[in-house]
Amino acid sequence: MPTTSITYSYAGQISGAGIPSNGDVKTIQDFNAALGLCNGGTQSPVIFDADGSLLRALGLSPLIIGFSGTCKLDYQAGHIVSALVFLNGEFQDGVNDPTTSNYELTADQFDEAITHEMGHFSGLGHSQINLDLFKSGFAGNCPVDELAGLPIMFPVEFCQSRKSAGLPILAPDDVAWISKLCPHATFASNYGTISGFVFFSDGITHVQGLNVIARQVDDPSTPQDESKRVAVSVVSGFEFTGNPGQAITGDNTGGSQYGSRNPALIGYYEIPVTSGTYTVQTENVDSSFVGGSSVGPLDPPAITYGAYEYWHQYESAFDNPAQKDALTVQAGQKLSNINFILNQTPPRFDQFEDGEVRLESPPTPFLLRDPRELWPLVRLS
Ligand SMILES: [Ca+2]
Ligand SMILES: [Ca+2]
Ligand SMILES: [Ca+2]
Ligand SMILES: [Ca+2]
Ligand SMILES: [Zn+2]
Repeated sequence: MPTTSITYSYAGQISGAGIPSNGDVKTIQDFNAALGLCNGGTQSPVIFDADGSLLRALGLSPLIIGFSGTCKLDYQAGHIVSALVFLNGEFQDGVNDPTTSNYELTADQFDEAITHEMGHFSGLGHSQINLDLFKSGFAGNCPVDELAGLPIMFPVEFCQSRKSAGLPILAPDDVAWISKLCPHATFASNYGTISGFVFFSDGITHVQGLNVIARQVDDPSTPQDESKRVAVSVVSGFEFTGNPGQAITGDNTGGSQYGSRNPALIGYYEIPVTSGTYTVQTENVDSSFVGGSSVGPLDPPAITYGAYEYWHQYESAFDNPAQKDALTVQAGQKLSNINFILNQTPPRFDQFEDGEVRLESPPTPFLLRDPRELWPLVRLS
């Protein structure tokens, strides 16, 4: 991808205390040693579990194609020092036997799984675009316009491979976000930004955890539907922590190690797009995307009343959710304050309160976020 500067290189086999001399990580002890090297920041292991036995020994479901995550972070520089990828080779052992939970993927689908895990390895989270494909039960026969816009970073693998449909392995959302995270000098001359805030009906209080999607307006002169193909998303409050912590229960004082504590970011969103004309819309993150499949900072996702609407120029708490205005973005341009006001959400205060003594419910205080994300396989035919 010309707009990103990220590259990968083979640094040799995994080696160090506790690792077999041939570098082959096969047992739980080997795995723990490799994880230790990763956490120490000295190596970024890529583990191919050829027969799936290590995955099972770790107590993980054989339906998991792979998992990955960052190990050591440099908080000062804001960089990833080391990360780990684990791939379940049982999906490529030539055996398809559901009675032993040994499934099979095509080589192209497995390539996509590797790419998805490399996305996490590189700092990307999950993206939710064209969710209706997933909800309507397509399995291996997804319509191509919607498949084109379905990110490789979608939490679940369920369509035919992108390659088999004549599509590049990365969707526009994947390209946009890896380029934003690790931009090449050409990023600024190829991408603009749509940004703003999502508010509850009071027009003041920020909403974190809503999925915001920018879709290119369909070009009637082409047979493809660009509104399904060219879409980039983000979750509101993506830079704000999903768990600010609290000192009451005694077990969550500092909260998550991830995310900003600046309240001005709670409802903020930012979407990198190539130059063109776009609509912007909000929706809930699907309630099934929890744990290793979570999307954005909140796990479980917030299910917000009145979450579904398009942006239009005169946003209010009483507008028609389907009314939309298109935005034209040039490369290098940033559109700001493309703000949503959700319709008729419950009031923030009751009549006995004012803004000085507000009570906010603690966000999932017992939840510990596992930095390693799992990518389960579902409904693959
Ligand atoms: Ca298999
Ligand atoms: Ca078209
Ligand atoms: Ca609206
Ligand atoms: Ca509205
Ligand atoms: Zn994932």
